[in-house]
Amino acid sequence: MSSCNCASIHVHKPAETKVPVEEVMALFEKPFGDLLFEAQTVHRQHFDPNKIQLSTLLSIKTGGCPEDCGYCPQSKRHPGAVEDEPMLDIDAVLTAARAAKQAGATRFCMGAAWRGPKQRDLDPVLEMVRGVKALGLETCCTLGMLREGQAEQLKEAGLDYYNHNLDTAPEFYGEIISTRDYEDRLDTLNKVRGAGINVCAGGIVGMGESRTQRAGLLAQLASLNPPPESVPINLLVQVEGTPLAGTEALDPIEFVRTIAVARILMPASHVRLSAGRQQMSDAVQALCFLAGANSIFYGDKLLTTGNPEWERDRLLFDKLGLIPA
Ligand code: SAM
Ligand code: DTB
Ligand code: SF4
Repeated sequence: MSSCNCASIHVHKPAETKVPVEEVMALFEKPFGDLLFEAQTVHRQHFDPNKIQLSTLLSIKTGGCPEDCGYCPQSKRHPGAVEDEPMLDIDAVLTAARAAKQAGATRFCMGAAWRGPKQRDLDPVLEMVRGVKALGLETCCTLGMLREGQAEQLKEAGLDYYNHNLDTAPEFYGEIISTRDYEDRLDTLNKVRGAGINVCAGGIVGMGESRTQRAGLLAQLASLNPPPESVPINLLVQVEGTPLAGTEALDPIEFVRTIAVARILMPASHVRLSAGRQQMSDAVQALCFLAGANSIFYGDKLLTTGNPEWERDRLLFDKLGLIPA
C-alpha cells in the first residue's frame, strides 16, 4: 500500500473520479439502439471499424499464486486451483511467440501468477521480452504489482504494454480480493505510465456486481490521465472450485452495453473483448464489435482456460469482414 504523511487516522480511498459515475450510468440506461449508434459513431471517428487487433496470451508462470482473487484459478488458496508449475524457459516462450506471429497476432502477452515479480523472476522475463520483440511482435506483460525501478527495466528491454487490471469498482473490490487494495493497483499503473510503457487496464464483469458498479469501474478507467491505451473487458470465466463459480451469469445484452459505454468513454483506446468469448455466440461477439470492441485475445488458450480456436476466429472475421491489423 502506498504511504502518506497524514497524522490523522483515515481510510485510503481512490481519488474521486473525474468522470462522474452518474454520467456513466446515464449511458448504460440509454435505449440499446441509441447506445450502439453513439458507440459506432465514436468508434468510426477514431478507428477503421473493420480492423481488429490480435493479441496472443501465454502463461509463462502458471499457478501457485499467493493472492486470493475470487475469480482466479491460479490462486493456491482455492480448492479448484491449477497446479503450481515452474516458469517456462525462453525457448518455449519464443516457440509460442513464433506460432502466434505465424497465425496473425501482432502482440504477444506474457502472464505470470505472481503477486509481483522478485528481481530473480524479472531477469528471465526481460530476456523473453527482448526475444519476442526481436521477432517483430509487440510485447506485453502482466506480472502483478511492480516495485520501484522494475517498470524502467521492462521498458529498457523493449516492453510495449503492461497489463494490470482494476478489475471492478472500488466499492465492490473488497468482496473479490483481500490481499491487495485498489490503491496498490493505481500505484502500479502510475509506475507503468511513468516509465513510458503503454497502459493496458480493464476489468471483469459478471462477478455479481451491480450496474452502478460496472459504471464505477469504467468511470475509474476513463479517469486515468491519460486513459489506458488498451482496455480489456473480461466476462468472468467461471472455474469450478473458485469462490465465484456459480455466480449468476450476466445478461449478454448488458455485456454489450458495457463494451459500448467503454468505447464512448475512451474513444481513442483499443477496447478488447477479452475473456469469456469461448462461451459467447458469434452473434453476441458481432454485437460487441458493433459496440466498438476492436481487439481480442487470439489463440486457443487464455492463461489457463480455453479461448476459441484460431480457425473459428478466422471464420468469424470472414463472416463479418473484419481485417486483422
Ligand atoms: N497475477 C497478475 C495480476 O493479477 O495482475 C497477472 C495475471 S492475472 C491472471 C491477469 C488478469 O486476468 C486479472 O487481473 C483478471 O482481470 C483476469 N482474470 C483472471 N482470472 C479470470 C477469470 N476467471 N475470468 C476473467 N478474467 C480473469
Ligand atoms: C486480461 O485482462 N485478461 C487476460 C489477460 N488480461 C492477462 C487473462 C484472462 C484470464 C482468464 C482465466 C484464465 O485463463 O486463467
Ligand atoms: Fe494471482 Fe493474478 Fe490470479 Fe490474482 S489474478 S490470484 S494475482 S494470478
